[in-house]
Amino acid sequence: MSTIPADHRPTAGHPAVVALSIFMAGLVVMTLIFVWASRLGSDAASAVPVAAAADPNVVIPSYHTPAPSPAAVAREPFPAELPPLQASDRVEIAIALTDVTVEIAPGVRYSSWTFAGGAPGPAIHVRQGQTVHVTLTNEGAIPHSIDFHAARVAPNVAFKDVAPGESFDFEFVAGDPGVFMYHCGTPPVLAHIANGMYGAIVVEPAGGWQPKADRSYVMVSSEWYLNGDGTDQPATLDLTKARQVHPDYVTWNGYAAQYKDHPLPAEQGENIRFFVVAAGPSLDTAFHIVGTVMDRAWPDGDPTHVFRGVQTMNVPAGGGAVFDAHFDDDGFYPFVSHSFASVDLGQVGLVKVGDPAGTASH
Ligand SMILES: [Cu+2]
Repeated sequence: MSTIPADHRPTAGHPAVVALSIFMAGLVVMTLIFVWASRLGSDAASAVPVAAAADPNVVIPSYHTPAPSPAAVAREPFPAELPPLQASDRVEIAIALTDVTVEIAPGVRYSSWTFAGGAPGPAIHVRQGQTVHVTLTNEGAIPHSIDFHAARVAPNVAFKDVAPGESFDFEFVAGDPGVFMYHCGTPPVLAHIANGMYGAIVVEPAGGWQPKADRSYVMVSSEWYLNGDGTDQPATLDLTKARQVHPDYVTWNGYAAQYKDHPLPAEQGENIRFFVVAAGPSLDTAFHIVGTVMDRAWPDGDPTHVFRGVQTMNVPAGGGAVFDAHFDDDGFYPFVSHSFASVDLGQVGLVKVGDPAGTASH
């Protein structure tokens, strides 16, 4: 242990002690500010490894603005727009069940079971009172089925397993307005949903939701549990992680942060409607839009149950809700599950209002 000669030992009032104290205090404050700022800007899509998140030398991009890679820009996002209604009294829905490798994050592939080749399956839009006639054709390797939360039917009849190579059809009347999940109900259901077999059906109330929306977007949240990292070869389901609810990715419409790379357009003052389904298989979605307060929310989309002035509303796994919001300023507005572990794992998108480049003076 070294000693400092008594005559060189700084004392409390000594200028060297004061300078050293100020320097050390400044260092601590700067470190705290950096850690705080890094957490605020914590990015999604698992792009930031856990080790990097704690490394003060790594600058983590903000989730408030797009920062797409060329690969992310080149990829077409899952269509978010609500598809149009059909005029007929009876709507034909034909779905092929296929085993497909899908991409779930940049460079990450997953060996999926799908409705019509995608995870999620196609968004379905019908009007209250229409008859929905569903035809499943199983082109996959194992039995599958389809369970519509919008239907009032005997599940042992309508939601039965369809063997590989077989077709099956059934129909139901869309009597309940709202936004509902559909999914494969073949056991183990956890595995069939986790492998990609889910989607959303919107049943437009006979009188619509009031007021009318200027734009409507459908967002299905889901989590992915990977056996393997999906880079050299497609990942498969890690059922242990799924049972422990320990996801590798949490996504809007099946792909991490795709609407951060491809923001959803809007204009100031427009009524923007979100149809949100939490497919899980196990996580709820605490729906929240950064930078606004939602004007209206209808749990399950039932038009008789409207909430106003909503900051965050939980959409339970297997549930849905309809949200209206408008934006007063041009800019990028993130929509997330405010359960922020999900944001870190990819559940973030952006609404691009007007021309954000023109808002630099705001
Ligand atoms: Cu299935």
